[in-house]
This record gives sequence, structure tokens and C-alpha cells, in this order.
Amino acid sequence: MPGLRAPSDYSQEPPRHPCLKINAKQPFNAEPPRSALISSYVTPVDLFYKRNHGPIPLVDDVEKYSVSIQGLMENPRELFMKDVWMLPKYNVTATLQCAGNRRTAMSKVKTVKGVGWDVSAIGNAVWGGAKLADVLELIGISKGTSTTKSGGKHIEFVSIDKCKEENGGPYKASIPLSQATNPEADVLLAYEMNGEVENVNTSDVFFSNTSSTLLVMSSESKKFTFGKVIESREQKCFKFITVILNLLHLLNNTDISMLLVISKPLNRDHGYPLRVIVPGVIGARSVKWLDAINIIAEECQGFFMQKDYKMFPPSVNWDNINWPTRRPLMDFPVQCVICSLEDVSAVKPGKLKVSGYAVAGGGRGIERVDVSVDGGKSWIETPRFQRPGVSYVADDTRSDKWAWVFFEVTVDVSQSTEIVAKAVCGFSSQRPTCNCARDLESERGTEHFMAQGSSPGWTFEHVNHTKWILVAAQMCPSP
Ligand SMILES: Nc1nc2c(c(=O)[nH]1)N[C@H]1C(S)=C(S)[C@@H](COP(=O)(O)O)O[C@H]1N2
Ligand SMILES: [Mo]
Repeated sequence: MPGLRAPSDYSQEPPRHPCLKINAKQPFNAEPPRSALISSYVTPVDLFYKRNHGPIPLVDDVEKYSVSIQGLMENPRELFMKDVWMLPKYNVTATLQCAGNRRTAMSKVKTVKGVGWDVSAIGNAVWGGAKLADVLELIGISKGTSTTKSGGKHIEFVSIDKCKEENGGPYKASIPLSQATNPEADVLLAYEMNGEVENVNTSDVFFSNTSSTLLVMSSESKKFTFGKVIESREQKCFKFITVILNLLHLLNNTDISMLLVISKPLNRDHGYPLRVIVPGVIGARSVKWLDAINIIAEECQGFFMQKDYKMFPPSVNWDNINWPTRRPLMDFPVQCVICSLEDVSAVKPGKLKVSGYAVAGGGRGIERVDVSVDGGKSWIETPRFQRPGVSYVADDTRSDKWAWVFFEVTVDVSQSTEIVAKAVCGFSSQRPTCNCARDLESERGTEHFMAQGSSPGWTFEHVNHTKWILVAAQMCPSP
């Protein structure tokens, strides 16, 4: 592949933030401290967890870089970055979570295989890129297609990194074609992560970056106006838009403010120059450093689809496991984690802030997050938000459908106790059933919600740990 290459050793790894807790050095696997995780709704790139299975690929010449698209389809072709850039750009705020998140808690119950993760193998980012549905349409596979004429039902994403599990071959995964061709599923070929937002003055907008996005909003209502997002890769066009906005400002006397979102290409750890983002689905399917896309009849036969990231009942062990009996995991289950306290924290009697994140796969909103300060006997519903000061309502058009939700509540503690949190999510109308159901509790007889359960948090396959989060608050004696 011209443009992109995969080193066979770890001598050319990118620099990383010193605050990351390293769970494995080679390949590099690291997560931020849990307190840092909830200090920002959009996780800074430096602190975003890094999950790799081999050395990080390098790009020699991004103009030469291309993705080959072939398989059970009519017009195979090479897709260059300029082809992707030409398509409408979407910024999708989506939480990525590794199925191995919270694995260390599982290992307290019984030994498990795999990289040990605390609670921060998760992060929320604004991914900028083209919708895969648009890319596929460009090559003749129309929106809503679930089977191509030649029998293609799945879309496989292949990288170029050298993974031990694939005997030195690349990382790969697939999703159903119907999901890829559904624009509502927001599957992206992403080239940017977390553009920076700056307030700009209507009179002196300075566009240094040709792929920046201009957001316009009225300052009283804080709502986007003038068509929400105006974007272009052409500086000239930005200037023109600015002039129009100034005129509108004069004519309407509307107080408008403008935000400039400065594009930030993906960094090497997160898939530069192009990666897949499959919102609401375990991170393993969001293939980084994309090299090829294949339209195939069956699910991808790679290690990470067939011999990992599946769930089995506790009766299964490494001797009697029969991999083909289970489907590959896709949507992640409902999950919430207290991040303001460590597993065991020394606290003073009185008021205590309990906060953390809650998230559900498949675009299911978070209906509730409840906290208990008596080990799960009685519960308090917590206030929830995505943006500070704006309360979160599941399924509201202003809520980010694919993103986590923070919860925060102040409780009274007078003695050493166990503090527990659990989340309840709704069923999405688009994906009413999923293969994520585990540890489910019926929520007071309603069929429309799923809640995290308290039953043993161990599965043989060590993925999708969603047992109630439980932390211990130990009283410090008053001085
Ligand atoms: N090419 C490639 N893509 C990959 C992986 C990988 O090792 N190689 N890891 C996967 C897994 S298991 C996860 S959880 C996410 C992690 O993405 P991040 O490192 O950007 O957080 O990428 C996925 N995509
Ligand atoms: Mo993962």
C-alpha cells in the first residue's frame, strides 16, 4: 500500500501523555485516570484510551494513500483521501468503549485472560468524516442496501497493522451491510478527532485551516441558526459566508456569535489517516488505519470476530469452548461507572459528591442512573447531563444519541459504606433487539428498559463487564 506502512517493531511509536496508566507497553494499551475521564464531556485526544494490537502504522505520503474497495459488488475501486474529503462532512459525537473495559474488576472474581483495564477504556470524541453510506453510494451501493446483487451481506474493514493474534497479519472486522448503508446509523470513515472550538468575531474571521467548520448561533437562544453548520474546504467560501452573516446581522439586528471548529486530523494512535467509527458498537469494530474494504457474504473470519469478543455462559471454559456457537458482539450493553471515587476511598463524614459516566450501545438513551449509599438497598435518582448546565433527556433531539451521559449527585455519608450506581437504558426503536443482553434485571415489570444487574460480573470470555459499579467509602476519623 503506497502511503501507509506498518512497522514490524516498536521503534517508531508516537509520543504519549505521561498521565496515562499503561496496561501493556508493546502493543501500547493505556487508559487515563478515572478522575480525569469525567473532567470533560469530550475526552481530550491525549487522554483518550489507546487500544492497539501491534506497532502503530506510519504514513509516508497521504496523497498516495488509498483504500481498495472490492468484493461482491460491481465497481471495485481505490478510494483516495480527496474522494473522502469531497463527500459531505459530518461531526458525530460518539463514545467508543473497549469490550474489555472494567476487566480488572472481573478478574477479582476469577482469573481472566486479556489486557487488564480499569474503568477508563472508554472515551467520548467528536469524530469528523464522511458517512460510510455516502462512500458506498459513491461506488454504486445505494442507501438501504442489505444484500448486493452478487450476495454481499457484510462489509469488512481491513487494516495494515501487524497483529500477533492474526499471525502477523492485519487487524480486521466486519459489520452488516445494512448498518453500513443506513445513514441514520452514522457509521463514519473518520479523518478527524475533536476539532477545537474558538469564538470568532464576525468582522475578523481568520481561516488558517482549509478544512475548518463554521458554526453559527444566536447568542440569546444559544441555538444554532442560519442552517446550523456551514462548512467548506474553501477559504473563499468561508469569507463569502462571513459577509452574508454580517449583512444578516445588520438587517435583522440579531445578535449572532460564531464558533470556528478547527479541524484536527486523527493522530497516529487513533487511526491516522482514516478509520472506521461504528457508533454504539464495541470499539473492536471501529477499525483504525483503514487499508481495504471488502463486501463479503459472511461475517469477517478474522480472529477478533471469530475467536474473541464473544460471550459465553459461565459453564464454558478454555477446554470446552465452541467458538462458532456464538455471534460476534456488536452493540455494547448499558453501563455506568462512578469515577469520582476510587474502588476504595477514604472520605470524611458529611456531604460527598458521587459522579461518573453512563452509556448504552445501539443509540439507546440513558433513562436513569441511580445511586445507592447503602450497598444497593435503597436508591436515589441522579441528575444527568451531557453539556454542563443542560439536563439530559434521553431521545431528545438536542441530546447526543451515541454519546455518554454524566451523572452527579451529592449524598450524605455518616459511616463506612458501599456506594453503588446502576444505569437503565431504553430500547432503541431502530435496533429493538441486540446481542448485548446480560445481567439484565426486569425493571419493575416494564419491557421497555434494560438495567444493569447485580449478578456475578464474571464471564469466561472476559468482555462486556456491566455489573453494578461498587466502590467502598471508608470513613476517616475526624481530626
Ligand atoms: N487496526 C486496528 N484497529 C483497531 C484496533 C487495532 O488494534 N488495530 N483495536 C480495536 C479495539 S479492540 C478498540 S477498543 C478500538 C480502540 O480505539 P482507540 O485506540 O482509538 O481508542 O480500536 C479498534 N480498532
Ligand atoms: Mo477493544
